Amino acid sequence: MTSPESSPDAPAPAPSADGADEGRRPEAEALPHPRLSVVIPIYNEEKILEAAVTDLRDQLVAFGWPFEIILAENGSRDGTVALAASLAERFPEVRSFSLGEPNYGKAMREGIFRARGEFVVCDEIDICQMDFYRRALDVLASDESDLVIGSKVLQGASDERPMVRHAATLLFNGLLRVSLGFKGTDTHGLKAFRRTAVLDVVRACLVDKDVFASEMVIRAERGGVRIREIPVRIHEKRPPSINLFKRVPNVLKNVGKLFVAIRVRG
Ligand SMILES: Nc1nc2c(ncn2[C@@H]2O[C@H](COP(=O)(O)OP(=O)(O)O)[C@@H](O)[C@H]2O)c(=O)[nH]1
Ligand SMILES: [Mg+2]
Repeated sequence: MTSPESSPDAPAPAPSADGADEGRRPEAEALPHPRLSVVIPIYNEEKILEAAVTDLRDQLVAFGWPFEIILAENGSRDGTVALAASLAERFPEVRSFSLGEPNYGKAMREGIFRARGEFVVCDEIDICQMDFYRRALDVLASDESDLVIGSKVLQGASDERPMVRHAATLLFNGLLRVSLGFKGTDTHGLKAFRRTAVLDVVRACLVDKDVFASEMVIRAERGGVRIREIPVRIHEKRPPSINLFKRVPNVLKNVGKLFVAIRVRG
């Protein structure tokens, strides 16, 4: 889980004791508080990181809101850490940190705690599509809901991933519905939220790795956060780094932990 040094309300925490590298420069302090924070967990992404970040940054500049992009890395064995740090050097809006072992949920959680914007978008480096940002931020800014989930399953969605991965999404969400009473259609992938409305939910999450995103959505649902699902088009820039079938045992183990965390510990 996130280091105890994490301070969810502090705008710019000090590097944490487990080796997190804030990638923060003095001039970044002088920037206006962003209205939008984009949190992107990254792991072994040296091939697409630079192009994805520069392209996303250009699109966010054109969008017009003050923003920051937080690259939440852990466990990479390629050049991702150095590349993320150099992007943080090059662009004042980009920050990066590293937290040791590979762990998607831990990186995402810490990234959310470090976010300073009124709104947060949780993205993935192989997706980064502004169409979701525009539609989700429109819903949030008009105060229609506090958490927007990009669903790959909802009517109108277009999931361009291989069929077997779409089927796995359907199965996984079916499992969450049966075991945990989940009412929505998707928990993984793109999300946007009003930061202050969801921070307590993120603090309460107990399970990390792949299942963190599901715990966050299910806890938000159970906690009465106003949620809206919108259909998304998912076109990945590359196949996932870890084979779907290799992920299954860990995901099942973590769903078990999630069941205990939500049904037993509450
Ligand atoms: N920090 C961190 N990011 C990860 C980890 N595993 C995957 N990611 C990132 O999570 C996002 C989605 O990963 P991907 O491999 O495309 O899996 P998918 O969600 O099944 O499509 C990408 O931005 C990855 O770089 C991890 O262990 N740690
Ligand atoms: Mg992917």
